[in-house]
Amino acid sequence: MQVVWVLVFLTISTLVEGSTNDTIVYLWPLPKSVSYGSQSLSLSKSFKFSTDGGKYLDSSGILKDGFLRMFDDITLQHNMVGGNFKNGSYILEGVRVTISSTEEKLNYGTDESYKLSVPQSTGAPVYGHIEANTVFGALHGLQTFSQLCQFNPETRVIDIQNAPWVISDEPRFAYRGLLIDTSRHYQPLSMIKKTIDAMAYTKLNVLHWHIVDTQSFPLEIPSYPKLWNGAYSVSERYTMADALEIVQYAEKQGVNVLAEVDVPGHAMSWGVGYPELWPAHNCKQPLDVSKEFTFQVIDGILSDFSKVFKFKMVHLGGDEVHMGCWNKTHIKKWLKKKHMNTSDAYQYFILRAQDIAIKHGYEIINWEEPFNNFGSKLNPKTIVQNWMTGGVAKKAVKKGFRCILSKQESWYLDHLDITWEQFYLFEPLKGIKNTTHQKLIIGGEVCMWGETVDASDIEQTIWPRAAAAAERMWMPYVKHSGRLKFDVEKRLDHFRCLLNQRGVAAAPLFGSGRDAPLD
Ligand code: CP6
Repeated sequence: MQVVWVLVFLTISTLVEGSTNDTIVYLWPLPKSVSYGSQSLSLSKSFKFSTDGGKYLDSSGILKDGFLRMFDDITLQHNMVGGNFKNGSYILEGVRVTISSTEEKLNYGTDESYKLSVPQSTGAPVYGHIEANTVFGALHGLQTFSQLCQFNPETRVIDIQNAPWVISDEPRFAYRGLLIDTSRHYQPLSMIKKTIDAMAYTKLNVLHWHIVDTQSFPLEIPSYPKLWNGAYSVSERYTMADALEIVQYAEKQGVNVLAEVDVPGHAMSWGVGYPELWPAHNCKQPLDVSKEFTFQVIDGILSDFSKVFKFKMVHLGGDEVHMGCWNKTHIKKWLKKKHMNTSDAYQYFILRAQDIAIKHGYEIINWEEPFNNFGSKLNPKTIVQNWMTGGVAKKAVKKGFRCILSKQESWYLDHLDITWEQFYLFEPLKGIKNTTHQKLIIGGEVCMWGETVDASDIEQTIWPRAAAAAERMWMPYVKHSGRLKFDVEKRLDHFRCLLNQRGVAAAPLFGSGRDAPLD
């Protein structure tokens, strides 16, 4: 049996040049390196995932639950799986998972690498193998394995084509995010969980939960129990127990939850429960910078967060702060006394919020405006999240800040006119040549702002475009020229169908006014 070695970049580059003869590797996102052969294997009727010695190394059951989910994802709607071994048949009896470290806490920088092999059959039953340093790397390996499996309608068993497979994989960027916004529209817990499932399929690893904003305050804050009076309705709320459930559900799939408390702008709903947070009735935001109470509330929120949101970073917003109306309120006098103008007060607010978050053990992410306005004053560990058109990333990494890319013209999912190809082609390291600076780009994030989506259409607005960006953040960089040809388009279309089969309402690549088909 001849083994064809195909390094990922070769596969991609030959196919992008327009050669259609090569086998398309139907994996999404494409692993760092892949080799395959030309033999078909069938999954055994007694197919099993197992660990070394049959013992689950992780006490929290992450791997065990992963096995169960993956078995469902592989069998899809078919209620049978595999074949019986007869002499001369090629049967995969199972996949054995080896994890070298018992570390099972997920956080930023957790090792996500894995190796997956599916052997060539010798005529006797054989086993696949996943090796990983952590259970979270093993989960990625299981996801990749599930994508190799396909129902064979003739034999009515699940097959793996092109064995033997040898895959060695790790992410390009440590931070691969998706933002959801539960303030502009409430999203039911079931929809958040479904989003997490699909993130695991695409190997995204940070759910950025933009929980509250001007329009509503849906989360319970035990320290200040009237804050969620700002929710849209009695039912459109999350208890802290709900938030914990989301965090635990996500962790089991290798997804971190980044909570955002966006201050001092985007916070009008806070004052529904505590009107003293509004500077005046004709000036309901930004939050009242002059009152100690404002910072006590932020302290209470971050204190409550720290019990539930274990990701080492918290997002403090800081974007789109329009301080103008502060001068029409009692704050004007306070500013005078403090010898500050409104810009000074904006800086004062952001830095105080940062100090509170640091006190609670968090590292901080801010939207880019604080860096743009007073970068040299920020805590040096601040991570700057881009969203505007200018080249903030280049400037921020030059000053030693870490950076996350979310450029609105490329990675804003609420912009329905941005095509999957534009999502795919956006390159986080564009224009950043120095390797020290490149290392400070920790990744990127696609943003599903909630003004125009609710539970009825959020899935098809996120997917498959977020998946296109997910591959950009996962696989090694490959230069694509011109319009994307067969390989990427066919693979993404195939993956989109897989999402549909697994119950995720991913939209067609073309149509719905989103794009025109390639000719
Ligand atoms: N909400 C918050 C938003 C946006 C931002 N912050 C936003 C701004 C411009 C566009 C889309 C979304 N809706 N809190 C900016 C980071 Cl085009």
